[in-house]
Amino acid sequence: MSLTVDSGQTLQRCLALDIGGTKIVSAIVKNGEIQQRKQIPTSQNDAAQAMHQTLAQLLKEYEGQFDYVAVASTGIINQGILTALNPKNLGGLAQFQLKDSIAQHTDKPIGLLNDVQAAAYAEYQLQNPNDVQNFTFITVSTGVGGGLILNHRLLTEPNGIAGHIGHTLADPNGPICGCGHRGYVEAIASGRVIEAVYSQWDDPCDPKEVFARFRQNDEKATVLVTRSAQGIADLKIGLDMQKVVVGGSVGLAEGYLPLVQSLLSEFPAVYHCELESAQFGQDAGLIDAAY
Ligand code: ADP
Ligand code: BMX
Repeated sequence: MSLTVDSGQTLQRCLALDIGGTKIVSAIVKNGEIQQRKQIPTSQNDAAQAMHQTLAQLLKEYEGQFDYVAVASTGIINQGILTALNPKNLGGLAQFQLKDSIAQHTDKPIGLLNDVQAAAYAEYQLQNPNDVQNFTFITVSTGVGGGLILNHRLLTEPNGIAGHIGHTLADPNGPICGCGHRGYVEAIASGRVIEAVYSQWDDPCDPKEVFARFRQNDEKATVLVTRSAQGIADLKIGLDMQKVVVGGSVGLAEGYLPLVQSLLSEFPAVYHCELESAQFGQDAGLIDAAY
């Protein structure tokens, strides 16, 4: 995990930033090891200004300790610009000059990629390419996203859009998604939706507790988690995927993957494929960015 530049020099120390809808995680990644990890909440107010300030602050805090910057961010990343499909996930941030904002504070090389595409790339490095040619990474986190490897290659061209499976139809009569369209997977299956639903309960709890109640067969929690997992199960056909890896805080919550697995097993065999949890776990975003 290093970067070789035109001069032939190999750069070792990566400042990795993982920008999600709920949290921004940063660290120095060197030889695959995470050092000086920090985590802050993603601002939901005055989002563009807050993002500029956060980036400036992080670059100052890590100054002198990195050779390049790698960012894995939620949103469509194209030509250095972050475009949110679902601005509600980023406190209203819709168009943001991500690369320029970072470049104001460092002259080191900067690489940017969508968070889930980065995760797909990193997790694919752990697969045997002779066995797995087509591969998908799905995150169920603040939103729902995907990264696609087809014929061993990560799909990012031409516009950085490939894999945005949270914005495909799951239920034509479902709720309106933050992107403005009705019934998309993200409006049914995401962490934000779980948060919104449980907050209406007579006995509200946090998402961790929703999963604890689900594991204890609490009916309301089971309906909520099952609905979320169903949205994911529905996505599997279409690209002849051999393996799907699931990550994100919701996707990694205990009990989630077995539920998706059991829902998928009720589909005809052609829908089945190998399903696993992300091996890089909660720090995936940082490792992914560095990759
Ligand atoms: P990000 O989207 O910023 O990358 P996460 O992957 O942590 O962040 O996803 C955040 C979402 O996951 C939030 O909606 C939060 O409510 C939910 N969440 C966080 N921790 C848990 C948990 N232990 N179990 C289930 N859901 C969780
Ligand atoms: C959304 C979209 C994707 C992102 C996915 C997971 C935005 C801001 N993001 O579908 O680009 O990959 O969420 O993002 O439109 P996360 O914040 O949940 O990790």
